[in-house]
Amino acid sequence: MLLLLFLLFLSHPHLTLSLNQDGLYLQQFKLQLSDPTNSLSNWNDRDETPCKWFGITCNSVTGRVISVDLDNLELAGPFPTILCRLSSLSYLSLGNNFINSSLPADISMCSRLQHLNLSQNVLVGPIPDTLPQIPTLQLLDLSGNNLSGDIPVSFGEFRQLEFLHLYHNFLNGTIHSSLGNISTLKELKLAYNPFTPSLIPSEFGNLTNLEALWLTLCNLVGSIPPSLGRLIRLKNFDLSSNKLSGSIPSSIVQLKSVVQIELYDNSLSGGLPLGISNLTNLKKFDASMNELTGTIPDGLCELKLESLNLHYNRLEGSLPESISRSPNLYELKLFNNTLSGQLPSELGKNSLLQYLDVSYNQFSDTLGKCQSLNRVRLKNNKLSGTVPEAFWGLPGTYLLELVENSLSGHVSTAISGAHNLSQLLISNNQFSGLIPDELGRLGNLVEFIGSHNNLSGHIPTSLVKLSQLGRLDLSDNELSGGIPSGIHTCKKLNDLNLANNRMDGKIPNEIGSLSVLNYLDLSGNSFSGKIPLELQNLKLNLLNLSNNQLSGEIPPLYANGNYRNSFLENPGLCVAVKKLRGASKKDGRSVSSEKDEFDVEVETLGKIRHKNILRLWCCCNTGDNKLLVYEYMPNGSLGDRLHNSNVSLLDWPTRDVKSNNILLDDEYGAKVADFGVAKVISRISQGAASMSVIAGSCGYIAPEYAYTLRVNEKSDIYSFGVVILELITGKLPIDPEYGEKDLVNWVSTSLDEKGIDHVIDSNLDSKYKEEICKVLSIGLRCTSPLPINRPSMRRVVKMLQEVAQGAKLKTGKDGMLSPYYYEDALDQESIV
Ligand SMILES: *[C@@H]1O[C@H](CO)[C@@H](O)[C@H](O)[C@H]1NC(C)=O
Ligand SMILES: *[C@@H]1O[C@H](CO)[C@@H](O)[C@H](O)[C@H]1NC(C)=O
Ligand SMILES: *[C@@H]1O[C@H](CO)[C@@H](O)[C@H](O)[C@H]1NC(C)=O
Ligand SMILES: *[C@@H]1O[C@H](CO)[C@@H](O)[C@H](O)[C@H]1NC(C)=O
Ligand SMILES: *[C@@H]1O[C@H](CO)[C@@H](O)[C@H](O)[C@H]1NC(C)=O
Ligand SMILES: *[C@@H]1O[C@H](CO)[C@@H](O)[C@H](O)[C@H]1NC(C)=O
Ligand SMILES: *[C@@H]1O[C@H](CO)[C@@H](O)[C@H](O)[C@H]1NC(C)=O
Ligand SMILES: *[C@@H]1O[C@H](CO)[C@@H](O)[C@H](O)[C@H]1NC(C)=O
Ligand SMILES: *[C@@H]1O[C@H](CO)[C@@H](O)[C@H](O)[C@H]1NC(C)=O
Ligand SMILES: *[C@@H]1O[C@H](CO)[C@@H](O)[C@H](O)[C@H]1NC(C)=O
Ligand SMILES: *[C@@H]1O[C@H](CO)[C@@H](O)[C@H](O)[C@H]1NC(C)=O
Ligand SMILES: CC(=O)N[C@H]1CO[C@H](CO)[C@@H](O)[C@@H]1O
Repeated sequence: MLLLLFLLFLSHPHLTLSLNQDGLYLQQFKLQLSDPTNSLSNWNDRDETPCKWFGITCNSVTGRVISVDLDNLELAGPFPTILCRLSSLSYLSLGNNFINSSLPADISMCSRLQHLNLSQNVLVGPIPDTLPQIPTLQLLDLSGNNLSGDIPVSFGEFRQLEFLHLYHNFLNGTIHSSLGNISTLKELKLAYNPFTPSLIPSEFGNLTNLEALWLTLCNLVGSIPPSLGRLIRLKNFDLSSNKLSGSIPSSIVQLKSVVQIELYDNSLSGGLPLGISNLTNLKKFDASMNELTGTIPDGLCELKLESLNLHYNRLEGSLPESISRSPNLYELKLFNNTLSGQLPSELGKNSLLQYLDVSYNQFSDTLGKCQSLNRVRLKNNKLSGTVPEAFWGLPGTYLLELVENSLSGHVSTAISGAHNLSQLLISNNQFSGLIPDELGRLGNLVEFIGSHNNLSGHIPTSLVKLSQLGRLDLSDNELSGGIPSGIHTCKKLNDLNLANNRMDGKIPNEIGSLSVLNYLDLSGNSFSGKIPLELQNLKLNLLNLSNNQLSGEIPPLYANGNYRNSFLENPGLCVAVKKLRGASKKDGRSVSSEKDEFDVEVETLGKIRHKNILRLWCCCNTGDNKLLVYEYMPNGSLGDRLHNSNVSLLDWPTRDVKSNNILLDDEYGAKVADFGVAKVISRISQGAASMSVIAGSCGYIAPEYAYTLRVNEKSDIYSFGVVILELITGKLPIDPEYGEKDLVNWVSTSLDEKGIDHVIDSNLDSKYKEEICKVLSIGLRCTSPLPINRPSMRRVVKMLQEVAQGAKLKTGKDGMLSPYYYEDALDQESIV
């Protein structure tokens, strides 16, 4: 008989050498799929069996294929039902491919399967309810697909299923209690599915073999069923990020195997269960972001926890000292509660505590002997007293945040031991004394925020060695001295805030080479000298040099409305007019052919344009409400008559123009006067002292000064009126031409005797005669001999603005003239 078979074999070699049936099915499977990486290239159809093919395992006795294991191969195509014809197939794993169909109902033909892993594909549609008809199935992993619909109720019929992974799909039905029937289950992972709001079925308490229950983001509502306490083999219990309410059932203390409990981001209320100390295997407990009340049970802190997160709750009372004895604790986050009392004194002594965050509580008293902390956040508590030496120098610490407490004493020189310190945040305390030189040794320091303390002395020069420093905020202290030289080496400095100290000296030019500097606040000090032009190299979001003693010109780049509050209260500062002068000519009446470069963002209060001469009343952007009057001749378009300004005299304090608000910076005046294009208005201020300044330009002084020797608002108006007359006539306030008279007398006399054309500067464009006349009228009212007849500055400005908007106003919608305008119009008639 054997011989016969042997002969048969020899005579029909093609039969015996051909691929067996399992192999033929697999070849069909290969044909249905796209295999872009040629992973199945050794699937040779001239082989007798597929047993040596990549990914295939056969039973050594029967020779039948029992396992197809083709994870991570970029295989694409529909689910290969053909594989179910492999009658011994018990293991099918096609994880992390591109299987892109829905799952067919006849998948149940894979009737011997124990292990079905189709995770990380692009399966769509519902999960077939026929799956439980595979009685041997132990593992079903469909996670990471695009499956939708319900988990079939039939799943309750699984008899041997141990692993059910359906997380990361689009399952949108409810979570059915039938799952509680699968008593063999060890892992139930349904996380990250948009289920319709479901309760946790109390039947889940029947899953007493369960080791992992993962229900994050499953749209769970209602309370946690106490039955879950029966899950005595459960190690990993995760109900985070749902909408669970009610209290944590005390039965959870029966989860005696549990290692990790995640309840964060729900709406759980009530207290933490007391008997929790029974959970001796517990390493991680996170019930943060709930509405828990009551105290932290001592028992919880006695466990060998690695991580305890209870932040964002309403817990109160103290933090049990026992927590610091926990040998493995690396993370303790309790921020945003109302915990109080003393912080355990030995935190980090018995473990490498990497994250300590107890910010936003009411811990009080002093800091203990904490050690080996990596990330320390104690912000916003009521800690007081001094910080222990050792605390400053914790060698492993990279974040030390003590912000918003009442800590006092010095920043210790021991800080040099904190080699890894990257963020030192100690603002809003009562630290005093010097900033230690040793800080300059912390080569990893990125951020030093020490604002709102009582730090004094100089900023140590050593700080410029901090090449990683990105943010230095020492505002609101008592620091003195200058900005350390060499600051340009802090190449990463992004934010420098030294506001409100007692610093002085010059602002070093080298600040302009801090190329990433974005925020520069030096306000509220006594810095003096000029603002370095180099600051123009920076791209600053915030620049504040207000309240210093700076003088000279504001760099042109910053002389615009965007920086209106950047230079307040620096009496010596003025808008730079370099460009302007460049465009002027010496005779003061001709106009440069150069393009007008004047930055019209200077707050313009009024301007008259005649021919190409633009005359402006400006509120200098030093922001301190000083009125500047410029006359200059840029070559711009007539369209932008009145710059839309937010700040105008109208916003000024009640006494419209404080006398010392009318000022043309001496420096500017002198320079521009050289070119003869600007008129220096006098500095008029209250008090005899400054009257001497005006003495040289008495043409501006109101006649009543002769007998009152006092200036008030009305005399300011007079002076301003003189300026207007100057601008209109092109004449100086006093000139031998007038004989005994001054400009004001000359104008009124000439108007009477020779008419308006004789008065108006012949260089002015007659096209704008109407406006010119109106402005002249305003000038005359301002210089009225009787103070009472002079308008208020508020009104003057209004009138000037209206002239500028003249035509538009006249055809205003309501067809009415504004009261001011109406008055003025009457006045003008008498002049024109
Ligand atoms: C599935 O993948 C195959 C191979 O890339 C492709 O030809 C087919 O169009 C895909 N089907 C769907 C429904 O996306
Ligand atoms: C399923 O396959 C994926 C991809 O290989 C793997 O990461 C995952 O662990 C498998 N699932 C189970 C439950 O073994
Ligand atoms: C699967 O879902 C992802 C979103 O998670 C989507 O980008 C993708 O287009 C979906 N694919 C299919 C085949 O539905
Ligand atoms: C579930 O999702 C599917 C596919 O997006 C959709 O057709 C069905 O209406 C959804 N069902 C529910 C209850 O939202
Ligand atoms: C639960 O299991 C029993 C057998 O133990 C079975 O008869 C019943 O149909 C199952 N229930 C559901 C809802 O699947
Ligand atoms: C399952 O749990 C439910 C409710 O918790 C209970 O009524 C039922 O008797 C349990 N069934 C089994 C088979 O344990
Ligand atoms: C804690 O465990 C002890 C001993 O195993 C047991 O007697 C006690 O009842 C348990 N407490 C709770 C609240 O489960
Ligand atoms: C400092 O940081 C480095 C790298 O982050 C780390 O390897 C080192 O252990 C830290 N030093 C201390 C004393 O913790
Ligand atoms: C700052 O120090 C002075 C004395 O040097 C003290 O009077 C003042 O209260 C301190 N301020 C703060 C906020 O600690
Ligand atoms: C600069 O600081 C002063 C106070 O010193 C403040 O009034 C002003 O608004 C600040 N300017 C800017 C731009 O923040
Ligand atoms: C002013 O500029 C315009 C166009 O830019 C030019 O045509 C005109 O000649 C210039 N006038 C003077 C006086 O430079
Ligand atoms: C004490 C405290 O800081 N509570 C804050 C906790 O967090 C909520 C939400 O952010 C805040 O509103 C509380 O002020």
